[in-house]
Amino acid sequence: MDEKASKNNNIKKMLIMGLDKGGKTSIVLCLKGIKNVASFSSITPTKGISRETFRAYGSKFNVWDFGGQQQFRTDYIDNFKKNIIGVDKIIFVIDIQDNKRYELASQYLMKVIEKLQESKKTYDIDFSIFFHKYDPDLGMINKEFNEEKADAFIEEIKDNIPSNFKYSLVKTSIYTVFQKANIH
Ligand SMILES: Nc1nc2c(ncn2[C@@H]2O[C@H](COP(=O)(O)OP(=O)(O)O)[C@@H](O)[C@H]2O)c(=O)[nH]1
Ligand SMILES: [Mg+2]
Repeated sequence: MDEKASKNNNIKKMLIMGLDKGGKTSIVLCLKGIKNVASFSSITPTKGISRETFRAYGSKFNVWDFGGQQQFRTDYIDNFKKNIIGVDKIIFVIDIQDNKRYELASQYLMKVIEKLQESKKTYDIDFSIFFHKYDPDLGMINKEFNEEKADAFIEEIKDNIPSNFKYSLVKTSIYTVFQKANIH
């Protein structure tokens, strides 16, 4: 769909980005209002870009779910200008439980922000970072999870993002279907 047609129908374009297995497809299901957690276990990894349209945040959205595997990530970055044509909202998903890949997730995020700034489109786009899988009682359930390390990581990301870049940070989990906690 071209940019003009989507605007005429009042359909907004949203991109969901982040590493593979971070929870992007699950977040799309949550945004669609699917609350049956069991349906989340049958999700298979998204290959390439999957697109669908649904209602969320009081608007109709055309969502592009970017599969997060390495080969596709490189591809999106290379074609970034094309992919962000007409985009209203970007959700960048970071798996807070995947501490082994904090660095990789952060590098990908910074690359996306850098590309957005190069394209000078940043002021038109509502950019959110979801620190996802922030499940209730996470510290008790996942012994590998280190809250201090997670907090330090979030602080580091805030420090690394250029001060003129507008964004919001939220902690999310499919288990609290989007009673989102704002971080700042
Ligand atoms: N604990 C936990 N697991 C989640 C959450 N969201 C997604 N998952 C699981 O993480 C895995 C990857 O999710 P998926 O949506 O396929 O990630 P994608 O590759 O980024 O699209 C699946 O097993 C999901 O059930 C969450 O909030 N908490
Ligand atoms: Mg997926």
